[in-house]
Amino acid sequence: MGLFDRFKKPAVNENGEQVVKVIVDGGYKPETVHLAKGVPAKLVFERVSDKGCLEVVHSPQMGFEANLPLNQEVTFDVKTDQAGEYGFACGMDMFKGKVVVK
Ligand SMILES: [Cu+2]
Repeated sequence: MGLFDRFKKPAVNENGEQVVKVIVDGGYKPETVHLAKGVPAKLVFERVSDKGCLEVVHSPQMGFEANLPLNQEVTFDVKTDQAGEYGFACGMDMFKGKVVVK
């Protein structure tokens, strides 16, 4: 892993938001999402297969819970005002991912 990989930040769109897509396909891809602190952010989930038990995604820490209909994007706003790690998981907490804000 090179120096630049470690500090890689997601692209910022024309509204100044970090938008990161998580593909749900028998797990979360990527499992770890990196966000820059202090920049508004959106997490976009799209479930593309029936593998696993991933119909629901929730995050008590980030304050969202929703069903993920197949092949539809579901978007959540993510607060980035505090550095830290914030988990998300399937409805039964079997599959996990996390957002790292720094
Ligand atoms: Cu599950």
